[in-house]
Amino acid sequence: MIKKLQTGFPEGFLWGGATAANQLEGGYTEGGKGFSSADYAKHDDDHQKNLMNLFMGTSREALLKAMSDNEGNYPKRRGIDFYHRYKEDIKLFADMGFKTFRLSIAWPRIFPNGDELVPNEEGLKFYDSVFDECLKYNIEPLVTISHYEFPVGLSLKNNGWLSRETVDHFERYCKVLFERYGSKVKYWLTFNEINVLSMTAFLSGGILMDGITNMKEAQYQAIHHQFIASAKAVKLCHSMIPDAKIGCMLARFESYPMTCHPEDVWEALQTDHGNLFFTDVQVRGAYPAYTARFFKENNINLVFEEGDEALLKEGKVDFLSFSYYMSGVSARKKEGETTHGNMMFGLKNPHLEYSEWGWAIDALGLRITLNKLYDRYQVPLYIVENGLGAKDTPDENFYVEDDYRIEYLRQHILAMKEAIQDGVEIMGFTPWGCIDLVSASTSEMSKRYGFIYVDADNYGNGSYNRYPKKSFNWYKEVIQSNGEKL
Ligand code: BGP
Repeated sequence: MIKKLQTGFPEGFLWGGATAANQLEGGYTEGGKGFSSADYAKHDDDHQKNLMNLFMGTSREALLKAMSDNEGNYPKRRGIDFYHRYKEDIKLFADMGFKTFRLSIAWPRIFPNGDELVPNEEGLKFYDSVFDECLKYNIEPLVTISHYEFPVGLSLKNNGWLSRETVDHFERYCKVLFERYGSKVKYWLTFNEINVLSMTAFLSGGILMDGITNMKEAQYQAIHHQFIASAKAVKLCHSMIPDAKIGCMLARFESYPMTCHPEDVWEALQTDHGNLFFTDVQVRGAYPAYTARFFKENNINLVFEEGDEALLKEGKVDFLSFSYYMSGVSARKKEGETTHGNMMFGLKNPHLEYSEWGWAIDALGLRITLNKLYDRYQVPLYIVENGLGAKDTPDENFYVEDDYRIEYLRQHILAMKEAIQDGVEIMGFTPWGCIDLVSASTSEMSKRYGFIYVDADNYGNGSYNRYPKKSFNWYKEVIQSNGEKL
């Protein structure tokens, strides 16, 4: 039988928006919360410096210094004060007609140091209220269990995800979440952009560089531990909340060959392997064949425990979610103009336009990626991040005419619509930063993605009041018409 041609967005398509606790909540010491790896991120006016801070290793000394520094500018500690304003924000999402809201739980709010045996009730209560508020408006919460946030207690004690013990702490954390929120939350994601751990060790891996001689190996060992932790979470979720679905989350880097020279094509394939390695494991349940050579050539020797292979097989995810912002270019000769994207530096594509932050704008790339991922895995796909980070200029009433954002999203939604006609199964679309929030890579407020303007700057000045932008009503109509009115 040939699959029936689907021409529009399916019934029940999950339209919504995406956020993460560490970029949104603020209240970083309130409600018994412990110090998180995100609270370490300092903002610098020099973008390049912010990026370097992210990619360079973090030492124990630097971490301890930041933990006692109350003077420096750490925007993620402030977020946009969702911790106190979540009711107002969720009401605005409901006004836009959101079917779903992606948010993450701050692990250190539930287990302040990461290794306690009893969870912090105040932290649990906070998310109870947030989920109740969503459900009041029939908004389905989509919860990321770990989004660029790690209780640094476990970094100082065990060096983060480098230690196998962290898997047990994570498992306990998941058990608590599934038990407490199982009746309220039916969509879960394990690790946000799990592949980014191969680029930056501390952000989501909580790894401190002291004493590590082979950082690549350490990162891949930590990744292995996250794979195991994710597989355990999938199994737990299936047994504790049988009507829930749980997925993985990849920062998808679609990479084109610079030319049709076979060596450029080969480079692009290599880039793809580096990126799809993660979903190969989490969706197919085993390390792919190309791993052995990559590990050998990079001097990576992993410690597998007995039973790990079986666990990976048993813990395959139900769906594949990913972020897509841009495409990149691969070439045998690293010559020509370069740019940097989200955690990725690379060559510029002469056929594309670039955002103010140097991210290539490429809607067709989304269609290509959707087709590629579906061809490879045949599991439902979920676009849980997409959007344009831009500087907004509000008028005297704080109104922003963000036609550039509307245009970006319109093109990407059209690309999704085409992919649906190509036969790709897409569960939903949650554009990133549906309300302005602090940037992950540069820790600034001025890089805005939202349908809602937040009156706050990079230094914590402003009223933090919320104002719908032009894109607010536009997106509302998109949702109302199930993607027909663009
Ligand atoms: C992804 C992260 C998000 C988010 C987004 C935009 O990598 O999962 O947390 O912030 O990118 O990136 P940025 O905030 O750096 O513009």
